[in-house]
Amino acid sequence: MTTIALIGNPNSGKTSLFNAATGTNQHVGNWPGVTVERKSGSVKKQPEIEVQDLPGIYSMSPYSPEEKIARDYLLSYEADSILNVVDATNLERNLYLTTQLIETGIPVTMALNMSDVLRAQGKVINVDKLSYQLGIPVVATSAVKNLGIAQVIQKAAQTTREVVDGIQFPMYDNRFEAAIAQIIEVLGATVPKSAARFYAIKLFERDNLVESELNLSSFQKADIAEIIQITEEVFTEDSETIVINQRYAFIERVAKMAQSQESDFKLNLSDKIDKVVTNRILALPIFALVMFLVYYLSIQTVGSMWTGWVNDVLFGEIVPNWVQRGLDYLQVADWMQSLILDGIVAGVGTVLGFLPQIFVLFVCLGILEDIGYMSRIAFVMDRIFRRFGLSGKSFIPMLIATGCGVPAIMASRTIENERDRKITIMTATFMPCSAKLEIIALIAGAFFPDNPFMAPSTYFVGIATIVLSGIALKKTVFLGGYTSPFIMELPAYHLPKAVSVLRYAFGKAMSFVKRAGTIIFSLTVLIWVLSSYNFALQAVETEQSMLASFGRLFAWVFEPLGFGNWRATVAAMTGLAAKETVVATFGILYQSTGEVGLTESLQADYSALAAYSFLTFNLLCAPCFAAMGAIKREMGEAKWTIAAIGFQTGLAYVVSLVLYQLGLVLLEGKAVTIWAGVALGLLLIMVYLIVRKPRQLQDDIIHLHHLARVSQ
Ligand code: BGO
Repeated sequence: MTTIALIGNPNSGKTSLFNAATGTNQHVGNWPGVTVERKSGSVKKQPEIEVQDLPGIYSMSPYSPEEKIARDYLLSYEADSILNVVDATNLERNLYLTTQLIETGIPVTMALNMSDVLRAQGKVINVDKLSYQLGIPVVATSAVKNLGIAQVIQKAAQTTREVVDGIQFPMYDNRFEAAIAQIIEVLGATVPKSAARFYAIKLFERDNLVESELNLSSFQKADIAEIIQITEEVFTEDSETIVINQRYAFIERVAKMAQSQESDFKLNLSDKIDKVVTNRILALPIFALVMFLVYYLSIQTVGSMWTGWVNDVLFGEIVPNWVQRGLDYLQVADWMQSLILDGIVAGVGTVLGFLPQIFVLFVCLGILEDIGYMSRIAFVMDRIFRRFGLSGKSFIPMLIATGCGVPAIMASRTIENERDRKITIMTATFMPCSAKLEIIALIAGAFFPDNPFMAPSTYFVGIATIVLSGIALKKTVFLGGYTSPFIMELPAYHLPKAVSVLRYAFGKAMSFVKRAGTIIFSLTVLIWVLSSYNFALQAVETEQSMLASFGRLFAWVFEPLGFGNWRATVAAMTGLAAKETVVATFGILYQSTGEVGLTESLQADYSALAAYSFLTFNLLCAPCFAAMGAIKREMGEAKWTIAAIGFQTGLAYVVSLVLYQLGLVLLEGKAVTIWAGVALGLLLIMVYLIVRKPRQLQDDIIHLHHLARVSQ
């Protein structure tokens, strides 16, 4: 006996189809709720096929008791297959349920019902395209005219759980996919493997019914809550809205494709733009120009105008003066005044001073994403990555990393190939994230105010390091091998929507402010304490503080990189907690040096070349603790986590050393030293690792041995 569950929106024609298939005469009506309970019947002349008519539902999160009947029946996994009855005249709305039905893991067949009405309306839906896009069989039917009924029943009876091996699930945005993959891992054996995706998405939506049905441990609940929270921060939307938007974005693509006519395939404006923007020769120069403009606008012109005011006037005069007056009025103790003014206001204020630049950057990136340009970049980069044996899929996490490294590392989950995934995790954080942007803005403002190429260059240093180190890693025995292809669809260009761009930029700015008020705040207090007291806990000048002693202990390490100064050493080390702290540390440490501003103090202590070397080191070295935690979670093994962090820090050191030492000789005309020789040697080794032939890989060797044995 094969059991088929008839599922669809109310009024899509389920009962009519049930009657036509079984030869019975159940009541039909043109209002929702006619079928309020489950009815079953055998198919005419085929008693071995049983059909279950269920109440109409709009989604798998039921609101009414009869909707719950349908949902509970499906989740009891009694049905062998689902026959999804869809009102063809209302395709988009009906597909919302279809996406959820596919996710249950029970094979779905679609009856594209009311096709007679659709035809009368002069509309066409391409059944083959719809079927291809959804990955399920689709048959056009008219339940009242008895058209296609026998065929669709046969199809559903053949498309059962016993027969179908692997379901093609609707795929959503990579960032969302990353979260779902993580929840599936947290669920483990708690739910059946085939239904894992369904439960993961429902848990992500915070579906109360599913939460109460699954007996999750407190660890599982905490892990899932954390994944949801991070993803909500990434999307700056609540989890339910994320799921709804993802489903509709998928449905829009599917419906558009299925409803398209051959004439639609003539070159439209989007295609014409793509001919230029994704052109093999022009694509990269255009991308370079676009990113140059983005960084130039946000860091060196529009954004910096505001930052100048926020830094010099707001946090340089207005806030400190007000705070000082308030503290005097309250007769606050001197040490407390120092903590608040020299620690918190100087540290957090310096960080917040860069907010305008961050905001302008994310407005620019939001516009590029909204109009559809960023997907083209992923496509263009895929072409380049593949030429070097890397996966184009890796570029998506890298785009995400321009916001924050944590979701970027999480997004690597969508890469099936284990080795490519590892390479992506190890390299994604080379992209300048919003926290590193502050270091870029600080150095650019202080040392290169008139050089338009300085800030954009950091973006290209990030990409170049990813590509080149990716090539080198791919040639190693541990990480080489076959790369899976990356297929992506390019959405049509459209004008940016001010609301979505501003929502995106505000979301990023708010999470930045939140960090400034929490983690950066706490760190500034700590840095102030360490820079105001010595080991005997006596209040001392900064130069005699614990922090100064600690910095001097390690400063020699950075001497060959040009910033062997205890303040820069400490700043780079505190950056491990959060990259904004690099700037906050400078704010606090140079605040106490006297009357001159931060810019002048920095210029007095470092050359422009040393500053660029410092910037490069901080761009490429181990990311913040949160991102290191993400690396640990994604790598799963301590040895790979250590390898990743060691690789990043080692590479950062070598690149900064090469830049600084060769820069001294070539740009500043200094004499050749031993360090310059070491830098040249390291540069040659790096070039060799990039251009050498790949080593024969373990898998390939095993594969060849296997082939040899088979052929003997
Ligand atoms: C009435 N084609 C057309 N043209 N109509 C269809 C088709 C089809 O393929 N399939 C169903 N309908 P249900 P649910 C009605 O009853 O099976 C019509 O909720 C009416 N009734 O005839 O009940 C079907 O089980 C008075 O319409 O759906 C029915 O999923 C005026 O869609 C309606 C007009 O079908 C719902 C229609 C008193």
